[in-house]
Amino acid sequence: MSGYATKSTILLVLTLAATATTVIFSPHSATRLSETVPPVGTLQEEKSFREYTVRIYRDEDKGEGSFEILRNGRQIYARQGWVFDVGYLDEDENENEHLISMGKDITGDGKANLVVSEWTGGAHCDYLSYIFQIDAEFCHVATVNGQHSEPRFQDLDKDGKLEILLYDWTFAYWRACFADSPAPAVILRYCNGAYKPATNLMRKPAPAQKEIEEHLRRVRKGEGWAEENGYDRTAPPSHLWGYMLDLIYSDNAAWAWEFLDRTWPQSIAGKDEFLTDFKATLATSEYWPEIEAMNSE
Ligand SMILES: [Ca+2]
Repeated sequence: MSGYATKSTILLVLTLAATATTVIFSPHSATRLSETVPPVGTLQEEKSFREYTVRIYRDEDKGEGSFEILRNGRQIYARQGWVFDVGYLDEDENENEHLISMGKDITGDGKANLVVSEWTGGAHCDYLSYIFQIDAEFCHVATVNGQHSEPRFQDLDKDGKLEILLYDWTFAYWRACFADSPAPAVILRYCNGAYKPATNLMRKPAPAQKEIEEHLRRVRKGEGWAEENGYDRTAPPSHLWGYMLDLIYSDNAAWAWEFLDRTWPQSIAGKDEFLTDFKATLATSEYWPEIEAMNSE
């Protein structure tokens, strides 16, 4: 009897949960919102393309914001957050803003797109780019997280399709303060429904001997190993792994390991531990599968 009661209770809870669920966002489909989500803040910006309109709202006092996309005057997507903008957040400073203006083809499939950017605020703020298709079918194509820097759209290989340029901040705060944290450049391209590293555009030739020597000198002179600075004098300067990351992210991982061997002074312990920690951190990057594959080919 008690078993039946328990089962009934679970069924009731499940039924209530199912009926109480409201579709607030429809990120991956053309499904209309089941109800209109009221905007947060006052209207800051409005742009239109064909039957689509995007509106940006902001409440400075609360530090909140939102945006909504309307089709033929009816809301089909809404999102709340911090600071939103159509196109780039700092459009006044970006001469390439026109490349991503509303209605431009961003992904390269010939259909109209819309880019809305968000700065999520707070100490560990993220820069996000929301990419939508605003054509015969509406859908949320992708959200690209630039983490501590805003993603940029550019047609690097002149094939008429925009790549996304951003930095991989996996090593932010790793053995260094944020200002000294290196972030290797990553180029993304849209392929088979997702943005993935365009490794053919990230590849560079092996570094010249002169370049290696310059970076070796810079690391040896860097704070941590060479100078009194109040920090741990046995800690390597961040330029060591900054240059290693640049090498790895340009298909020159073998040179990165050699650079470490040549640069790390024999009198200072901890190289093996450093390398183990470095590789473990590297593997946490969302781009690592493609970066690793590029270096294995
Ligand atoms: Ca391109």
